[in-house]
Amino acid sequence: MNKFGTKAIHAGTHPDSATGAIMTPIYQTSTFVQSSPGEHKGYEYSRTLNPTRHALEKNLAAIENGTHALAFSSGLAAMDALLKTFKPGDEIISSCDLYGGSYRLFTQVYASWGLKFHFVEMNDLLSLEELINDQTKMIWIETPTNPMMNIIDVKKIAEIGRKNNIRTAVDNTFASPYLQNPLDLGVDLVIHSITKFIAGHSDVVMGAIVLKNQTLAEQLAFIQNSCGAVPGPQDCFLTLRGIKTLHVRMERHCENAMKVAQYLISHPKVDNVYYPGLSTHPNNKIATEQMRNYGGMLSFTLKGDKIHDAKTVLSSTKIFSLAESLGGVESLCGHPATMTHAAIPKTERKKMGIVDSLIRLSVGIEDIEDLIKDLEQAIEKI
Ligand code: P1T
Repeated sequence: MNKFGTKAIHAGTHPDSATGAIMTPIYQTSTFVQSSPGEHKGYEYSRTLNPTRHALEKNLAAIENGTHALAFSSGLAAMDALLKTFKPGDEIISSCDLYGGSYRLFTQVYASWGLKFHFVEMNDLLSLEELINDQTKMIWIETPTNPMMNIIDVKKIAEIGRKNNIRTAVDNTFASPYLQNPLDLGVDLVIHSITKFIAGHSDVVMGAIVLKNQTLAEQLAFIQNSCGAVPGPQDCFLTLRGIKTLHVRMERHCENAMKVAQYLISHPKVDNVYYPGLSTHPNNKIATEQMRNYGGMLSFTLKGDKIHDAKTVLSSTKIFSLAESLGGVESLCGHPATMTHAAIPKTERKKMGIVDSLIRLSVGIEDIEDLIKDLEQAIEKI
């Protein structure tokens, strides 16, 4: 099997048979002509399958070491499709530290359709096992978690799932397939917000599910076609293009994030720095075991924990742009308590560590000296 960079550039794609074009064409078409009813070249209607999306899905399966991948119109649409495979009464156990939009989908959409969600600190395996009962159908984790950067032991979660005959799913958005392949660690499903590192240029909103189980893949493909939250061919093209540099971009994201974390940890106005690459991070050992590097995301708090100070820093940066999302080539900063995680009730947020001065950084691939200078002048404003 080819190594990551080769797969990222070549898997699922081949020169266009009509013209020799090296890049997969954007098949901007809704439908495909049939020679007689039912006779076609594998494509009937673009909701069901489109050649540009097909190439992307094959590429995604390859880079995540799966056998099947399904692309959706957003990360949340991918999760939505997965949740539709359950029935009222089914229970799902989720890590308590997760993207606010995922929490909202669970608690404000699917809870009223009869699914029951439990939130637990996933590194506390005893508490996790205590919640398991006959109705438990899935364990859902993010690792690294958004925004606290906790690392969950994927192999242990996969073992618990297998032992109890429960599906296990990892939201691998923060790591990207370059840093971590949860299917290799034994889980059943990987979910991505493609919007982030995979597409990588802040110009696409998309999601995907990658797996190895043919029966479940067929069920998800049925939902993908029946419910219709599919990405368009232009976005699939942009994502295929983005993936070609995923390995190179991730190397620089990791290198820059480590330097920013090291800078922040020694800053007199900074309280905590959450980056799994720091030896002081409580999950540094498991991060080192299950990830190839530590990623481009980090969070930190300010001494005194004043929201006013966090707002001053966030509105003073000149290179880090204050915006939701992450994983693009440009650096972003955000305030989880009022932005990405505002959908989580304050008491729950505080329990997770999302305090008023918590700042999240998506460290881009600009020159590190400029990024550090930018943070320095912004923190000086407090
Ligand atoms: O935005 P969308 O493509 O629908 O993906 C949702 C999603 C799923 N999982 C994780 C871990 C995520 O971080 C996200 C989206 N997150 C942000 C927009 C954010 O700024 O955190």
